[in-house]
Amino acid sequence: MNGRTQIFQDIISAILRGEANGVLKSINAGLQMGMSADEILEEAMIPATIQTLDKYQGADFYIPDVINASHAIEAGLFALKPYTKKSLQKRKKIVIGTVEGDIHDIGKNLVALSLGYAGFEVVDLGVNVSPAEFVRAVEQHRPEILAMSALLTTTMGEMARVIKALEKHHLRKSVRVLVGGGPVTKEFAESIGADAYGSSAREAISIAQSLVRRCSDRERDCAC
Ligand code: B12
Repeated sequence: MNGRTQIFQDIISAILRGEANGVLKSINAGLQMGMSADEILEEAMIPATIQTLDKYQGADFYIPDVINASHAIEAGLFALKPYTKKSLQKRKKIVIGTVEGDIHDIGKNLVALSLGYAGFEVVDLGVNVSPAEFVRAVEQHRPEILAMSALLTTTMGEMARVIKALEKHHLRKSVRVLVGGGPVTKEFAESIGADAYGSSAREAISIAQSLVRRCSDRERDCAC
């Protein structure tokens, strides 16, 4: 293993062990070796976030371990912040919210947090968000992705209303729509004309990354 790979690995291991000091030590060593903050984010911080989400999925874990791992991630992101000015300006934006009539937000918050850790700029509209509010947020923030959560069979249909409202305001082509939440399925997502469905916070990261890549490929008239 060469020096660079060793540093990436050390950062990932320290995050998984929940050791913020170890993360900071390895990040400093990497920066001193001439690594860029973007490289450290891409090769270590994002893979570590995904591995952390995998590790703590299900019910069989000790909550302080999750808290330590998330503190270690936050410490790393904070340490890299002064060096990521350029890339922060280019950060891809995601607007997220729970649809109208629905106040479930635990899963949506996890998704928002994970996307933030993975380097996206997340604008969280909260819960009980009406189609008009989603439309306003897309107009105002010009995100690459609009993400919606619904936990009730009675509110998942709101996602279709939001997509219709985007079409009505000629905004549908400017944004990728990602949906998720308990009763939502891939088939439902397709039936309402969403671009993608994600079943978990971990999946949300890889799907958002691939939507943004597709966006950059200019497959659509995106605001990226
Ligand atoms: C906690 C909870 C509540 C809390 C919500 C607190 C809060 N701040 O969120 C309270 C008590 C307020 C509540 C109220 C109600 N609830 Co409730 N609630 C739940 C419960 C127990 C857990 C939901 C949860 O947080 N899960 C944990 C998170 C982490 O999982 P998640 O939300 O699924 O999110 C994950 C994925 O789905 C995905 N995901 C979620 N959103 C998104 C978005 C995107 C873009 C992507 C990619 C992925 C993604 O990633 C997340 C993380 O991995 C569920 C039962 C259950 N076991 O699911 C019932 C449940 C959802 N509730 C239910 C009901 C019926 C209600 C009420 C109508 C009850 C009532 N009669 O008043 C009200 C509705 C209130 C309203 N208008 O919204 C039903 C829904 C049935 C249905 N299919 O329609 C459930 C399934 C319970 C049941 N078995 O009957 N509830």
